[in-house]
Amino acid sequence: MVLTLYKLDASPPVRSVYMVINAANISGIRFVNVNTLEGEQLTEAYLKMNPQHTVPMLKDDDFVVWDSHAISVYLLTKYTDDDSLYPIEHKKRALIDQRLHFDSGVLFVALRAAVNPVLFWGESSITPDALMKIKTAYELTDKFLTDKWLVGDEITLADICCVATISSLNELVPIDSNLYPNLSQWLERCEDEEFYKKGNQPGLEQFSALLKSKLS
Ligand SMILES: N[C@@H](CCC(=O)N[C@@H](CS)C(=O)NCC(=O)O)C(=O)O
Repeated sequence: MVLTLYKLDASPPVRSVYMVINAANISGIRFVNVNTLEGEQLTEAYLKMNPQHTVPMLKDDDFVVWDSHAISVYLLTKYTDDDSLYPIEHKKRALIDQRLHFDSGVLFVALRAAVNPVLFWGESSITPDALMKIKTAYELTDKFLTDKWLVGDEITLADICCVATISSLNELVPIDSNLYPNLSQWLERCEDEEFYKKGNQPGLEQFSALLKSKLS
């Protein structure tokens, strides 16, 4: 088997796959840098594999899959025997899946609305629309956090995927612990995890420096 992850370290969804690889101890992956800031995802060869031209993308021999959530589930279900991050129990798995879709459909949408105008369209501040989306994202996540982690009292894939996005949002609009106490305590718990320190922190610092160099 040859497993290759196409990646950009600063990318939040790439960082979620890094955290999964770290948390689940998956080894033997080859990493290929694709600088999406320079348009390297738009080559003919890359588009042939992934017409949606995104990172992360995983190639397992001749099988290709993209989207961080799909990649993480594939890695966890194919390359580990331990189901603790993505339990097979139906209700737990359903709640984890709901949080993964929430990450794609609400959290990442808020992040993209904040970041794209700054990185690609010359804006020097976050638009009011993006700020509203971030506020909604924080409010909802704070409400989901009735337990220690996003799904019950054990850490799962839901926490890993959501924290990649939320830690990035936090760099742009710091989470107010008075308004969102559950969310701010959860983020601190995530930051203490070894997989976060190894898989998220370095790329998050790159992401933050890049954005802050463009924000006034
Ligand atoms: N929902 C996707 C989002 C992937 C995504 O939008 N990645 C960005 C980098 S953060 C990208 O590749 N952008 C380049 C492009 O869209 O051309 C995932 O979770 O993987």
